[in-house]
Amino acid sequence: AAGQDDYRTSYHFRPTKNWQNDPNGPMYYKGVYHLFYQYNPYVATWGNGNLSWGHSVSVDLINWSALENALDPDSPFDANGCWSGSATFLPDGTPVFLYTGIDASNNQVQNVAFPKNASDPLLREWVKPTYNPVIALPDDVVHDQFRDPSTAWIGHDGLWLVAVSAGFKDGTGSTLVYRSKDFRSWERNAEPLYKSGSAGMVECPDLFPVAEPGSENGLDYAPSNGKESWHVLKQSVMVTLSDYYVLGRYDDAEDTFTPAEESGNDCRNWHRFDYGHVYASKSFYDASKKRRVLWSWANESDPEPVYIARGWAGVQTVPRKIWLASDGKQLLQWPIEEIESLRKTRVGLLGAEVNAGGMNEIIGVPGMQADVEVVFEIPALDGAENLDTNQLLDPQRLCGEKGASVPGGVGPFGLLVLASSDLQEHTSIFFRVFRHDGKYKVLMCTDLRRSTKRADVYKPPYGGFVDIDIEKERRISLRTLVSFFLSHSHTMQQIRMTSFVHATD
Ligand code: DQQ
Repeated sequence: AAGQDDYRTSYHFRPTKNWQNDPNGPMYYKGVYHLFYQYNPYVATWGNGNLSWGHSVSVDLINWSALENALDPDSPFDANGCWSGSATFLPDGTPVFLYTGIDASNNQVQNVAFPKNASDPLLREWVKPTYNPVIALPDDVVHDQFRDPSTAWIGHDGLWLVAVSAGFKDGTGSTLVYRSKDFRSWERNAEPLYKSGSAGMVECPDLFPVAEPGSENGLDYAPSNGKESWHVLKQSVMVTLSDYYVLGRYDDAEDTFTPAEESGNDCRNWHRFDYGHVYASKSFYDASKKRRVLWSWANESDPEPVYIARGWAGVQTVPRKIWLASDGKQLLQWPIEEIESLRKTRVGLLGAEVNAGGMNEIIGVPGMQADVEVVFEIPALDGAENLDTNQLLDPQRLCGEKGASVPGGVGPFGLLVLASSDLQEHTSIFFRVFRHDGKYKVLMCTDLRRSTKRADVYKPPYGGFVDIDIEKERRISLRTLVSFFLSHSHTMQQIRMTSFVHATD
């Protein structure tokens, strides 16, 4: 556990006041990590949409210093807001932004911005050339559905490529690809990278390469030179406010991405990084540690009047390292190792046995945050409940129906976090083992329904099945980062929590 003052959110990045949403243009440059983010400098709501790019820097991805905004909506091509975008390094190492501007006519267009002084590791000032926008709104795209340029990459022909989200006037959503020689004039490819089918408009595309299965190294973009490599495509889906990713083959000669798994033309059937209130993730290649790091925005669970009164809204999740699992089928993730530097006082409980209905309290956790590691050993699997196919398809519903206090065959077992002494309020993270089709299935749930007695808070149960061979392993190792903090006025409490299961890889 680590101490903290009363208005920082410790594990979770946030500016001291006002509204933030999507992470934008994260990068590592000349020894400094940069995080830019959608920021309303005036109030704690997304509000009038006149968004800026907030900017903070860090040398360890843990301790952050705020700088002046990097982009403000002060030009004809972004007069109504500087929306999401990404950073790309030019061959000479200079970073450049591609971002969406809401122009003076309220059309969405893509702009570029360059550092005023690229020798400043803090990249304090950004210049927007007057030749913006570099990509105008296409005729067949809805005026407010053209946004979120990805990091650009160089294709086999030496030209720049970038992916941009677009909603067509015929109602379909897609991810378009543009190519450019000079990062200034861009031409649209006839074929999109991706069509979102029944998922509708998708946002914030992220396309990145991954190293061979099991290697924790990250990769930066590089021309394939004919070599096949695995890529990940991530989409943020507006209708569910959730992110989904899929592994696939990206062919940089054809600019096609072919998912490795059939998903019925609906990216909502892809994999998830997260369950819960998390959206608009963006990854970057961290050259200093040769890893790929993922940022995501965790939206508010309080209603708007509450966060307006509190004066700030939204946090970023902890930065996570992501890589391809050794079976090559999904990504694995873990909080970046730097998070462990926040561990101070160690308290623990060894060898405790928990029987049905039993509980062990971990006492002596000082401070306002805890990095909890727990290993559950499961002595027997007999008696695991049977699972039918419908239940298998809707784990979120199952987490709601079979909450932590509903007895089961194997489980529920897990953690109760931030429980009041009478247990009236608590948040549970728990597991249940089921049997389906001759195999064991492990369900992991986070249940927020009793996290507060207040009714006006978004507090659903959620979860999914975890890929563990429980028959072989007989143990589940869980890590949960919990932070708990008071608002400025000391009247409101906030809880942020994120859990990870160790892969038995
Ligand atoms: N947020 C930005 C958009 C993006 C959306 C605006 C996703 O660019 O599509 O704040 O949360």
